[in-house]
Amino acid sequence: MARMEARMLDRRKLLLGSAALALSGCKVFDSATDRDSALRNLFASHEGLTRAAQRAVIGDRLAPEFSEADIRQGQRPNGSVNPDGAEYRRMAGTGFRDYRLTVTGLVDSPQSLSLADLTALPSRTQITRHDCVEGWSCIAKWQGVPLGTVLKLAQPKLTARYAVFQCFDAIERSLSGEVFYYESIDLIDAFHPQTILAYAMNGAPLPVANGAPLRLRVERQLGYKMAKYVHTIELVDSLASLGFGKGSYWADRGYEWYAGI
Ligand SMILES: Nc1nc2c(c(=O)[nH]1)N[C@H]1C(S)=C(S)[C@@H](COP(=O)(O)O)O[C@H]1N2
Ligand SMILES: [Mo]
Repeated sequence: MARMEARMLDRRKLLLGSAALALSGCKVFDSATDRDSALRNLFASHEGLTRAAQRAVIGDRLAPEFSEADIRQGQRPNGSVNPDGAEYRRMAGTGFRDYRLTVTGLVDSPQSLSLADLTALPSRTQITRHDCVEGWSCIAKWQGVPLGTVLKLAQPKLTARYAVFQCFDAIERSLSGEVFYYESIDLIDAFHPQTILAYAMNGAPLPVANGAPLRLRVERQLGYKMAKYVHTIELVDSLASLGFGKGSYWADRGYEWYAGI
């Protein structure tokens, strides 16, 4: 595990290095900091710098989408592939008939949605490339409901800034207890048209190995942002009280919270 983490961090450094190179000589920083003190605060931290720089370059652009012919292999399962918690096992045994997605936190209208509720909403299908920080990629077709559609049902309060995804899988166990996978994105990414809660992959119901019954797709970020086995979405105004305070299982362990590609 330690070796894998070291490799992931090296890869991350490489990616960040090339992003920094691509940005050097670009005037984005000066004009933005002169103009807007909120942005200047964002720039104060390295994390903010990375995120703001990537946002400035990426803007609202869509991630590339591909054709059916580009799907050359199955989506390689990674991380947790078969959660062993009692509640998850029971639901998986009955085709996730009892599954509910909870939407809670800083919302006016908390939601509890079954798979039937979710699949009844307008869906989006996209063929995109998944880039894992470990250095491999897969192209797959994802179908799901735009996260923005679900959040609009819940009516976020004006104070909401992040969507947090809580997952069924305990990715770590120790004497002090279980650590469950979690992730978060800001509301800009949450309402991006390609950000979907996927329930189907390559034309079939999402397999357990890839996050059944529901997993996040955030197409302009690295694979670890794409939380699998999501049971709860919580809207919050700060990430400080979750885990070690960095906003995700992997961010708590040294990776970038904003993993833009
Ligand atoms: N709940 C949960 N989500 C997760 C993970 C995990 O271990 N648990 N691994 C992440 C990582 S590192 C990657 S690359 C992708 C893998 O998705 P896949 O198994 O569909 O390829 O899921 C991400 N989401
Ligand atoms: Mo990954």
